[in-house]
Amino acid sequence: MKIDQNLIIDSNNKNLQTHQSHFNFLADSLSKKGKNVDAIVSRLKDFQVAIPSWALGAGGTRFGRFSYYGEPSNLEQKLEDVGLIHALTKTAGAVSLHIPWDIPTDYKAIKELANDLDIKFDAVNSNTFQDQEKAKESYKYGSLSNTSSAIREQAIQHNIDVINIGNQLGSKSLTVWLADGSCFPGQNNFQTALQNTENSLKTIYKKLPEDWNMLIEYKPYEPNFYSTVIQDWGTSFMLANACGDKAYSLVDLGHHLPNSNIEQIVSILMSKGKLGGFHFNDSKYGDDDLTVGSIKPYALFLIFNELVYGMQNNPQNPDLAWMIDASHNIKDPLEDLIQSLEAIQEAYAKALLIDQAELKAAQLNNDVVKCQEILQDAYRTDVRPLIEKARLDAGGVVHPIKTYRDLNIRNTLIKERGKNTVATGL
Ligand code: PSV
Ligand code: MN
Ligand code: MN
Repeated sequence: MKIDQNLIIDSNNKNLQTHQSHFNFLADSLSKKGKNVDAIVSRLKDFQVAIPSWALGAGGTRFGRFSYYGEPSNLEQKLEDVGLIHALTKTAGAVSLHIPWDIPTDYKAIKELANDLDIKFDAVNSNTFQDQEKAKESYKYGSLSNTSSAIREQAIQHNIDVINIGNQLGSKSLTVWLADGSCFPGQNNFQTALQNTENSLKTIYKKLPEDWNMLIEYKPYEPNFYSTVIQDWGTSFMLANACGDKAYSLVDLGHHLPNSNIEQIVSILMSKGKLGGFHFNDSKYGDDDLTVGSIKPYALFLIFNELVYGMQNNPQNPDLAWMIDASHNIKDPLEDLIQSLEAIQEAYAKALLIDQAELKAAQLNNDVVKCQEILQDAYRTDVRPLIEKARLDAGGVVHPIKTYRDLNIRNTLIKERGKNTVATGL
């Protein structure tokens, strides 16, 4: 299914007047504060976040999975779903594939479809956390870190295959997330596991095309519950440095122990030019993969403050690969992704309102109260009309969730694809 442009125009006509009066009011008050509203709207318009192919089906836990029906069951349908979100929001112009779940059968056709939907291929993800059909070796006790060289070689070759697949689609980076670790004390030698991982990553790194990056994700626990080989940003940073200039750390919001200061991690990595990618989600307890901004929106805003600062002041850091990494059990996945995109745009817009020069002056004066006032004044601003304006200017809709429901998209997908659908994914 593809949304007819006339339906987008009809939907906007219903909401235009209210949007306009909200926008005028906000633009007026921000202009009086010296903000450049057009520049903020234009930054929002340019901001694109990749959708992971595995978030398009209703997620699950180890206890079960409840289908939402009409989910995509092949790569073409996954792209169509991203196309739907992008047509409404104009902020989801990229997809992140997971191999082997998303191996194209016809590259030319897939590229044409993506092009037609205005979707780019973002980072490709390898999978060495599951045993693949007909694979010779098992990852039960680890992949790139395994004590067996045959297993490590199989995992290395898989990553190289993923690079080759991504290269044919126009991707420019490989994301490596490893489940490697141990469940019980004594099970692993920490030093050997890390050294093996470093050697394996270096071998993969050597196979990166010239204009590619490697993004190394970290996670403190799960599925291993005693130790994870790449447990934190320090380990990921060390490995990225060991590999070379084209290797970077990737921060996934859900991959931290409770109360970690993620904004500080972001800031330090950017100052060292080593933050390569970002996975958005939200969590209360661990890697909950909840809707972005649903639990800790202020923390998200503080992270964006550091990202904005870094984007302005750290030319040594590359452009970031932005992606949502969430998986949902009880919501319509497309509605959930739209909510996440909205929360990301909101945090970004609020961070763009911060006067960095004024903040710096207050910091130099040790005016703690003023520093907090500057941040909170931005945070308390209802920036939604700015996001609506950015969406409208880009050809999207004023209220994506409302339009999604008005257009009865899920029911149309169910009619097209049936009720018996199970998307591949986490
Ligand atoms: C597992 O924790 C995970 O959610 C990681 O965040 C990866 O990015 C994702 O799966 C896909 O491999
Ligand atoms: Mn992730
Ligand atoms: Mn995760």
